Amino acid sequence: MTEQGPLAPLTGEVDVVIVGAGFSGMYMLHRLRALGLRTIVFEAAGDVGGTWYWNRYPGARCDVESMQYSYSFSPELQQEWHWEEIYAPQPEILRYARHVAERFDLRRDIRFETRVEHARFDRARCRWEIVTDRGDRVAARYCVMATGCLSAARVPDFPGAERFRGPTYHTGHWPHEGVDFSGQRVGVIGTGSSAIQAIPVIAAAAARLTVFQRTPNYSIPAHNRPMPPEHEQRWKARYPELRARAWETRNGIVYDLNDQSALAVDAETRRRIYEERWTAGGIPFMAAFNDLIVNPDANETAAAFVREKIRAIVHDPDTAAKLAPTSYPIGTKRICVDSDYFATFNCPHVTLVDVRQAPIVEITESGLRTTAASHEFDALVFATGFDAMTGALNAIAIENDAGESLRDKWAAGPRTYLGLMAAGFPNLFMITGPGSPSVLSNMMVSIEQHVDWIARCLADLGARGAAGIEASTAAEEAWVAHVNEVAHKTLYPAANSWYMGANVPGKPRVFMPYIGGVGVYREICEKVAANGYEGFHLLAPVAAAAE
Ligand code: FAD
Ligand code: N01
Repeated sequence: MTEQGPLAPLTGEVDVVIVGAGFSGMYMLHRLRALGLRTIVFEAAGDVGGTWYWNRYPGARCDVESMQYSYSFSPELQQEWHWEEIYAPQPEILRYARHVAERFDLRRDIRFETRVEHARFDRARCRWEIVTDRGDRVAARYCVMATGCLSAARVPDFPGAERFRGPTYHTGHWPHEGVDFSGQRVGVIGTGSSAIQAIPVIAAAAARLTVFQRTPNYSIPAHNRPMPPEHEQRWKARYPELRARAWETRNGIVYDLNDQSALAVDAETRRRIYEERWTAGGIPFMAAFNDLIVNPDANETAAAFVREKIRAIVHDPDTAAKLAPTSYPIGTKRICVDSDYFATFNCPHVTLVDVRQAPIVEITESGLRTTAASHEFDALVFATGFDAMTGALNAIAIENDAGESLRDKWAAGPRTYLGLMAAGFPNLFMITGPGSPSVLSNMMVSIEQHVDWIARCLADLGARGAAGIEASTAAEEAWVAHVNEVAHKTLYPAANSWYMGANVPGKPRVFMPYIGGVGVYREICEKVAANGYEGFHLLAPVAAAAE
């Protein structure tokens, strides 16, 4: 490969191009190097970290405990790294990503501030040609999309958006220098996980905060705290066993699932169990019973409990009623985990505006106008989410040799085999792609599982002398049908969630991740590999594909 200086465009050939240097791309690079494959990573950001590089909004932190939201591939790393808090804040997770980059000397193969715009497969040569916005043009036998499921930030198309005179921010593209809201009148649009984390922190600084809510969210208190030394020691002493246990669970997180129906116990017992889970905090609330995401009546008992908590926390009954979700089952939009979110609405300078009742009409020079009133502020925060799962992939012009683009193939919703590959696009892998457990899981577990599978696959292909691998259309069709079938056995499709593409006008309504469970899915992937990559075709080493 020809490297002509730090900013000179890169040309030539490598074995693998990876797009993205978040946790997926970083670990993929590490594994491919160990296989002796020449690998280059292109990353749009200025450094590693992905999500944790971009999402620097106040209050940003993980909602899977840090002892679990971390790499498991290096026993030394997981023993030596010390997490300061139960749920690490964004700066600490970014520090961790940077530490990993240094520890494994990753940066020397990553081209930062470089966005991949085009990827085209040349079947005759069996090569992907990757083109970036900096003029790089690199051929690679394999291309791995580690572009992230929640990396395409989205600002809704409000009329007049350019007219607002003050600064605007999106939570997913937060300024690196931070934002001082002291004394300001701030508007926040959105009440998803990002907003729920940011609102209490912004409220603490701002003179006035107006929150524009379209759909209320169920949120469970985090009860975050400094890492208790005994908790850390317990995990570190049993890491191999506990990590292996996480691989077998439904969502890649080790916690106690109460394997009982919510309807099998009396009301008093049920209430006690919910209280215990509320006091413990976080995502494990949803494991209070085993049928909360499949049985509407069971689900309603949990939903009613959370609504009751909201009414108990929020003093003004009208605000409490607006904050209490009623239009979808609990857990079918990503459950939120908060620190003092609902209590923030007791502050006299914080106002909740229901934009379902009175929608936003336009952004104005000094704020925004709904069908009911005008609101003025000095700064406006879009906590409006992402074009999830497909957004970053569809932003790249990915084309096969027949001139078909992935975007066109996915016009009616993403279609993949195992969330790893799409038929018609040989040698192109996705990490945590649509059709895999992905965003329904502890992503670190799903990322490591995909990276390990891809690394083994490339090693196997090398050993067999194959030029590559391609998902068969039949296997893809069967997998898409299975993903849908399993989703429709649950309550998930009942919500207008980003899992369903419902947050982006015009996006097809398809449940994108695989809800069969991390453990079940891992077993399927293992079996596929053990059976000679069942459902895939191995590409013969055609003469033209030889170097
Ligand atoms: P990302 O971290 O999104 O990295 C993808 C990278 O690809 C980005 O850096 C992006 O710049 C780059 N990229 C994309 N397109 C291109 C292109 N065309 N050219 C070049 N570069 C490109 N998951 C959990 O399991 N637990 C949590 O607690 C949790 N908290 C989260 C909090 C927030 C605020 C958000 C937004 C997500 C959270 N997630 C959480 C999900 C999170 O995205 C994953 O956990 C994980 O960080 C994803 O890593 P990744 O490398 O796959 O993708
Ligand atoms: O985005 P979201 P997010 N007019 O899509 C509203 C992960 N994450 O960035 O619900 C008015 O959830 C929209 O309203 P509605 C996690 O997986 C994790 O908050 O569509 N409002 C919603 O309220 C999460 O799920 C953490 O009706 C509009 C909000 O904007 C995912 O990232 C923290 C609107 C968007 O919420 C995304 O979370 C942060 C419009 N036109 C993120 N358009 C952790 O805690 C959108 N909205 C670990």
